[in-house]
Amino acid sequence: MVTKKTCKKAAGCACKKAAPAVAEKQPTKNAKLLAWVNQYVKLCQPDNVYWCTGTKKEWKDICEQMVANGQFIKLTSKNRKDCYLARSHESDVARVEGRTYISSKEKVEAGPTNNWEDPAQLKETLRGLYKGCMKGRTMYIIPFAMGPLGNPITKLGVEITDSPYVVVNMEIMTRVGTQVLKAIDKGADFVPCLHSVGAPLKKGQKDVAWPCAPMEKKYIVQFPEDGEIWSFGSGYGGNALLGKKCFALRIASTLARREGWMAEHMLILKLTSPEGHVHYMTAAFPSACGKTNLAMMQPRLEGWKLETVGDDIAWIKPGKDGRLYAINPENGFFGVAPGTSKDSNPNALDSCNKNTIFTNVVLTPDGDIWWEDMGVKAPKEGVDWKGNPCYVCADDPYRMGPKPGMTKKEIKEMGYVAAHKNSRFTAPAVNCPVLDKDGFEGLFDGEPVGVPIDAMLFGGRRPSTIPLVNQAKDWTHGVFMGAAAGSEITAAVISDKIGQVRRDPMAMLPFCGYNMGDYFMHWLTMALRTDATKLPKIFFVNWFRKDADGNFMWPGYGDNSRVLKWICERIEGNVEAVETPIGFLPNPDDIDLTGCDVSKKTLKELLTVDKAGWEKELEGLGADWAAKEDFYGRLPYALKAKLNEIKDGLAKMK
Ligand code: TSX
Ligand code: MN
Repeated sequence: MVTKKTCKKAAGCACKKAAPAVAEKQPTKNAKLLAWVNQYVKLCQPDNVYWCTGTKKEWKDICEQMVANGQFIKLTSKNRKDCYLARSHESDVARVEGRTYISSKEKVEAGPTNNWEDPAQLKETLRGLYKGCMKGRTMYIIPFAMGPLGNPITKLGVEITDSPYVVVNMEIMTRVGTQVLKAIDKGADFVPCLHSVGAPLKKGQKDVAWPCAPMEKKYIVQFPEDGEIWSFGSGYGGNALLGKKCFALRIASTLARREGWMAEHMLILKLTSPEGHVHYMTAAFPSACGKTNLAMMQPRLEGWKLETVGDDIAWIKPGKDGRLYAINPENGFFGVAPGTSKDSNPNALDSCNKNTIFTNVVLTPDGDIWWEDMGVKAPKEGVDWKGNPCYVCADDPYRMGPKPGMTKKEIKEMGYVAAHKNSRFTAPAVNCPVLDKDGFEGLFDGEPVGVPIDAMLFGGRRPSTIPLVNQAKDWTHGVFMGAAAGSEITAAVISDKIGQVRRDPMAMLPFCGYNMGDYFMHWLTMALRTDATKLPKIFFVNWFRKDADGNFMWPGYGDNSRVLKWICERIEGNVEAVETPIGFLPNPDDIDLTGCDVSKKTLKELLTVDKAGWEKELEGLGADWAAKEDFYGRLPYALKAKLNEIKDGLAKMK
């Protein structure tokens, strides 16, 4: 395989000497990998091809090269050793769900909740876009592992990209390196992930700080039947770091269904009681519920210890003993910056003290970063996410505005934020002070099996109706709870949506690689693939209940440990619960309120069945299923039956 390569003599040298064969430099002999790479070298026509090795030096070299190119700013503050700041293009700031596709042969396989196009057609469109798309750029080949190497749940991938930003982020978020290539050489399978920012450079054309393509050319495509990912036009987050949402959730969920395991949008945590009892739990919440905060939470109960295995994704497999075991396939945290503070999540903040990439946050004059609700006073002056100057607010030292001396009210009214609301930190997991190092390495009792899961939590932002905690009566009921998860809409373009529930089943709505009706069925069948007596207990939690005055009734954060304690006691069979039509609720006396100023009356209210509210809830859920045509007829009957069973139970209540 021969590719055009610029002559080594000098940049821009016009000599037409035959370039060296890339094959000589290709550090693998795997035929599938070579054929795949060479096919796209030919199509995308990069100036250079670079195989990533995943070393620390490589990471730093690429970061420094990006500084030299004006694509990164090196932070100089002493608490930001080897940290960098990137600013994205204003049009490329988040995942683009409208441009994300599940391209299976049949539309019914993608279901009503995914964009779908015929794979042959979509591939033709995309090949057109990829043609020559890497001209003037380097093609990077990133061999990566999702999960600890050597763990049986781990899977491998290779991402082709023309974005050095993607390379250095992938090197934090996944395990990149020669070891992976060795495994592929020995015959291990891999998921091919093709990515381009879609912005070729003409000869001599100067690059921009954040190259990307316009919205109508952006495509994030999963081909579940081929197990391939094709992404074009965006350099941001889940659109471009293909190991995360595209592979570890969308493609992995289809592999998991085929192979009898689960790929879930869940944090994994380890809880140790004062007596030394250990329990691992997973939890799935829709966005903006503080999943990363719970994953790293500091318990506010004496003697309880919480450690983090993962904050976003869990791959879960039945073990030899019939229990479910989980690994975190990721290697870092790609966290939303605004709101992350000493109060909300000190462990996340501490994770960002070295080797971290910040995107779209504020640059301060002392070479540090800042964002809204960081719990840190704003600098007098800074540079906002768009690269414009920003200034501390006149009447609130914790806000910044686009002009000197602006009031909080003025800034709010113009909708200005200095750090983008989806600005991010990319931090290595090993930086987290409360990382469960064994669990993170996929070890339990020294064995590479993942951690055994005792409880699975679902939740949402529900200001009314939903109790603080509610235990499912059985697995099917738990699956029903997950399927019903969602958050109340607080802001919407169409105001009649406000107050309605936006359903996000298992927090997987944007991340399931196939029809969600089939996904629910897969969940139900997990009961048959495991020892039913050892299945995790399922709970629905709600930290976000509000009283009549609109105040939060539960303090949340570290006080959530009181709920987790009750969950542990239920797992251990040490505490009775109240059986109700909606599930098992705690006796208010069984929630430990030591050192907490929640009144018994409030707690009682948080743990009562709101009959009218629940009747409305079930009606809303049924209407949502109907609007989705019962997932094109794939909604398992067991879930409809469960809805009716709860409805009947409520009807019989006094
Ligand atoms: O992350 C949150 N958690 C989980 C923490 C482990 N948040 C933030 C959500 C946005 C990402 C919460 N917000 C939680 C919570 O448990 N609870 C709330 C609501 C709340 C907000 C403020 C207060 C109490 C509850 N109290 C005061 O501000 C004093
Ligand atoms: Mn997520």
